[in-house]
Amino acid sequence: MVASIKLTYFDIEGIAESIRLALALSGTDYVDERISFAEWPAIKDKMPYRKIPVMTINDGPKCPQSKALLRWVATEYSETLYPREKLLDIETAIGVMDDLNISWWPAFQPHEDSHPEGFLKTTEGKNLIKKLREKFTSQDLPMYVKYITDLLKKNGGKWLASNDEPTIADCYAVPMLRNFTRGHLDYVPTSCLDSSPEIVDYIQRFCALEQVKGRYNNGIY
Ligand SMILES: N[C@@H](CCC(=O)N[C@@H](CS)C(=O)NCC(=O)O)C(=O)O
Repeated sequence: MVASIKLTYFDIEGIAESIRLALALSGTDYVDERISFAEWPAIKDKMPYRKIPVMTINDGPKCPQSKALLRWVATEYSETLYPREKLLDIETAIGVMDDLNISWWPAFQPHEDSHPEGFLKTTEGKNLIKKLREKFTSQDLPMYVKYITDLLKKNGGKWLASNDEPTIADCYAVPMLRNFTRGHLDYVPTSCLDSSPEIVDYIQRFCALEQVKGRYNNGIY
């Protein structure tokens, strides 16, 4: 029997989008509960580990941790999103995306603790963000663009960890890649993935899947 599922997160793509995509691709009905940032302080203490996303299954306890939820949805509701025989390839691709995220994060949000309070809003702070993001887009991102392109080529240009059906590696990677092309990040040009026609084609094909089509109205892909 299909469980009743509620996914709770902010009204952004963020780290819940991969789970929403896995639910969409597996054709699983769920309640997509989106809370505002204003509502968050009042409910934070009611959430396990005081974080979201959380998933409620059949009105049971709130289940935390986005990647646990992603793998659970795929295992429970799909034959193709997380098949055992592709586990190593899928987890390798997810690991590469995690590495990309780790390398992006200090440029996205430089560590405020090592500077005086409010530093990032000063001219000096803004210049630091500019420098870090320019370094990221000119040095780190191109390296990951190559890694991701190579993973796609290994699978006949199709998906990150499969040459037939998309997997959770794609649910995980596409929102992260699209994030760089949506134009909302200062000093990250929307064209930053254009050097890889394979990646551009990949994102476009994923977003054109029947269950994903029409979902996004921002970004260049
Ligand atoms: N490892 C956790 C991280 C969860 C997390 O950091 N959630 C953030 C939103 S992306 C959050 O709840 N932020 C609000 C806060 O910490 O007050 C996961 O993957 O689910």
